[in-house]
Amino acid sequence: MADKLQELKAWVKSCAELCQPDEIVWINGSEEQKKRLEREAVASEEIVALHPKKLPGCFWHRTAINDVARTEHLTYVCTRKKEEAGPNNNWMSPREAYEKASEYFRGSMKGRTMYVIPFSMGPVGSIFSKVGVELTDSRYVVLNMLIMSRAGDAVLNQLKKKPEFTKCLHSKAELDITKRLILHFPEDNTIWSVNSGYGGNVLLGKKCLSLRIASHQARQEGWMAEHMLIMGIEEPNGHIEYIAAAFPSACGKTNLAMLIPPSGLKRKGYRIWTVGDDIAWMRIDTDGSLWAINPEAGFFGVAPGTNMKSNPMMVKTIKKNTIFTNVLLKPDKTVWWEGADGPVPLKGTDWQGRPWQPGMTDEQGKPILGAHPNSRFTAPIVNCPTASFRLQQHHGVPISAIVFGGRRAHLAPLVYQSFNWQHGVFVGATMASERTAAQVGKVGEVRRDPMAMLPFCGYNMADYFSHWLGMGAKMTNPPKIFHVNWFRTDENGKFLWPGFGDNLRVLEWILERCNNTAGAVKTPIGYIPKVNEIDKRGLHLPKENMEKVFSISRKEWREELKGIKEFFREFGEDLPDELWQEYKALKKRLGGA
Ligand code: GTP
Ligand code: SPV
Ligand code: MN
Repeated sequence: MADKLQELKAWVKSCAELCQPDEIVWINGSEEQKKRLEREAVASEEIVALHPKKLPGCFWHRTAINDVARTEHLTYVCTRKKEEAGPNNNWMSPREAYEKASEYFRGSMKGRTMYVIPFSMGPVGSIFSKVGVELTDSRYVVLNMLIMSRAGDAVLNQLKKKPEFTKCLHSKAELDITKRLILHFPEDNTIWSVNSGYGGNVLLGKKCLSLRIASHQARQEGWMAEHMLIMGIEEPNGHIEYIAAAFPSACGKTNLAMLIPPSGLKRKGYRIWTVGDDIAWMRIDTDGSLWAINPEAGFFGVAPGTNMKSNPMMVKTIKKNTIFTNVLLKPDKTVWWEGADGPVPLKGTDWQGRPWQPGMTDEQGKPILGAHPNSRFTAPIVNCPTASFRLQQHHGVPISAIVFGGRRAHLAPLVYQSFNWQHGVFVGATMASERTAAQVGKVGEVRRDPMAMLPFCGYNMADYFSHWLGMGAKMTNPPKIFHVNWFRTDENGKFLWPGFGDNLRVLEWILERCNNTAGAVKTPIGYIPKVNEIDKRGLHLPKENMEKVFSISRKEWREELKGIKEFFREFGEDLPDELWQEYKALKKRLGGA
């Protein structure tokens, strides 16, 4: 055994020399070790144990006040050549990055333990899966990684067979935002993260490995790493069709992945199976189709707004063995957030650790929130009542349709289908979402977020688009590509489409298109359903809403072309010609001035 794990041990040793922990502990994945870590983390006040009966196995954690979301401006892709990272990434040379971060890591674990977490993204041993080892001085990170990935000795055994792994080094150091760096070295299969303790910055198996590093590997190895949910839709005869969908953050991936069929469609007997809510790894199999797995083993979902009405399956999922981060702690050792079920608690401890009561306001008179808007829960997928029975299968699930989507008050209709794969890649590459009032910047301003991957693509996005085009050419039976928009509004800013469970009506048409059982109307932007092809039983939606939600304004689309052109130009010569061809074809179809 010793020989096979030599590289791993040498690397752990060198990192320990740099960070100088008092002690090194290997995470073996046992229940006993996990319980010990929980006890230690409670004793050190990193976490608070929640009510043993109401929330068994659950804990509450707060991060530093300036450490509550991914910090994209401190996130770098460090390749030897700057062009490799592309205009979509911050870039630093590997030499500068290692030197700079080494200063922050030096001695950062003095007085602390360094945990060695061997983890697998994807079922251990699956052809899809990748192994990583994260070194961290945070027990909170260890406890989260035990939920989000498959971690422990089984992974070490796997490493003996194939000693390839992503070297992930994390230290919370002083949690100093002026020294915070999230560094990716795709050429070295290495990730360094320092001075943060928040989710996507420190659970290095998630966005850092499964998207930024994996997207780079996927291009080289001929597969795809995407910011997509995966769900199965079971028909009454037991046949299940799977779709993968890419929506930017806060555009409803988690909601769609565990959708509840609306009452009007219940009679059809559909069942929804949740495979994943954030990341999909996809490969072409011998049948010429695209197959996908969710590399994660847990959900790291947004808490505010989660309730029995918006997402009953998630409410059930987070009743046990869940870590709550930056939500409100109630005196009875349960938790609450804005938009939770039940009455607003009379008092509690807010996400900043201060005493909280409803109605409190800050100096500007704005309400003080009990939970941070980006507060999250970490919960095992197996807790979810709709968890797919194929989660552990090494083969993944076959993908019939890829669905792109954004938050667009105007422009994009409820659903449209691309003409073919190449046009579908154009649809994904030109995806955009509008800013809401809650975000900095001009309200309604369109932000381009191709394939919902802008913050997560670990290389030049122009090459990423080429890779997408190339994958399509290799498949004999590629998924059909669609675009949805649940967020279209009327003149008064009211949503035209009820969304949530009713989105199944749209998915039904999508699947019928995949099986060639539904017709469509050809428009300049793609195919849309014929008037009666969306099942409206039990929907009770005014006819004019239906018309508005499918209306396509040539004038608005011609305006949109300008934004697309500007965006494409950022990639210069690198942008694949096929995308300019699609741009010109769309322009021609739209006609006019
Ligand atoms: P990340 O975890 O950050 O990647 O985000 P996500 O894509 O999983 O988004 P999430 O499900 O957390 O975002 C949900 C937000 O979208 C909430 O504000 C929901 O109320 C809203 N939402 C979800 N589905 C619908 C829908 O069909 N219609 C409308 N109007 N809102 C929706
Ligand atoms: C996202 O921001 O898209 C997330 C949360 O899923 S994080 O893991 O922090 O990236
Ligand atoms: Mn996400």
